[in-house]
Amino acid sequence: MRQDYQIVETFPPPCRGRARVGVEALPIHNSTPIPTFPLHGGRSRCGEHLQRGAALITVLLIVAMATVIAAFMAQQQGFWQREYENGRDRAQSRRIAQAGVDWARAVLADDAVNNRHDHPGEMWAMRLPAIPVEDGEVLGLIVDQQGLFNLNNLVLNGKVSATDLARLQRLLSALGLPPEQALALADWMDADNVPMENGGAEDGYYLELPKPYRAANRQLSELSELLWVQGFDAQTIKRLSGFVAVLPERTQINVNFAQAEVMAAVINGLSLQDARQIVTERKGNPFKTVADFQQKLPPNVGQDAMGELTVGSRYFLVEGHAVQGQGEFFAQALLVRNSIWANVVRQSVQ
Ligand SMILES: [Ca+2]
Ligand SMILES: [Ca+2]
Repeated sequence: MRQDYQIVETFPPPCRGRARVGVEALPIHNSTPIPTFPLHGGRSRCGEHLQRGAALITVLLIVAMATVIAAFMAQQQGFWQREYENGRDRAQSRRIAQAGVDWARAVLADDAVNNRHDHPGEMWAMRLPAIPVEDGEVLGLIVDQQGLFNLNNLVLNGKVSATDLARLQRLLSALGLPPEQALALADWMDADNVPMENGGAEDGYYLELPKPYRAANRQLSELSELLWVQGFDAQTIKRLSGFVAVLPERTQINVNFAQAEVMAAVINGLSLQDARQIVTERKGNPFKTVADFQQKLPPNVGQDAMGELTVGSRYFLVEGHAVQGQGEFFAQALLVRNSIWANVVRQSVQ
């Protein structure tokens, strides 16, 4: 007798556990199924779904990772690009700053050829506006250093100069600072380790500090070194700025640049009021010789200081400020002009 069969899929929706999945051949007129047999050589359809799902997740993971890597690389590339540009700008600004120093040397050489006295009305002393350059600007100025009281005059060959100590005390008083701080500075610079009375400080003081150190017992190398000296702080240095300098040798005072406080401090017996009068009168009428200046002094004043005065300067500070793209630099150079061309004593670029 002929028996007809129909093919019926028999996987349970959805796939659960390890249920048998496949097809069954059911007799059309007989509800008794014959044994099932798997499709596709034994792989279940549920397994297929799981494999497809895992493959999809893998693909998504790869795409996500590729996206992250691409974003990271793009970020890094941007970073490297910026680093390159910043480095290029820094190098360019540094070159501009160096060019400023070279420019200052040329200007000072030209001045030395033309005259032997220096004063605020000269070309080199004028403050020029910032000069625009491609993607930035550059500003440079030359500042005389010999109108300032040279703190290193305080000690010569390891010994304190009593005359200059008194001068510095007068200057400190004129600026509203305690004059005994001059003693601490003299001790800091002189060769011995014996503190001066009424304000001096040597190792005995500095070694008792929470972070102990010793007195330098040598000349100053830069103004900021004052921060190590007893009684000096940032406020003191700020007050002294524009009145003192740190130069590597004993120097004279240029009376064409000295402010009244410095002039009165250096010339014993000259009152601050008289010094201010001299400063007012010298505007537009600089001294060509020290003898010209001497005539402006009250009678019997300043005779002992004449050898310490000058109308010409040898030390100059060149300050340069360069901006180029993302780069910004401040350059500072101390120049000494012994003949025509000035030499760099010290230089810094920030
Ligand atoms: Ca000059
Ligand atoms: Ca000392």
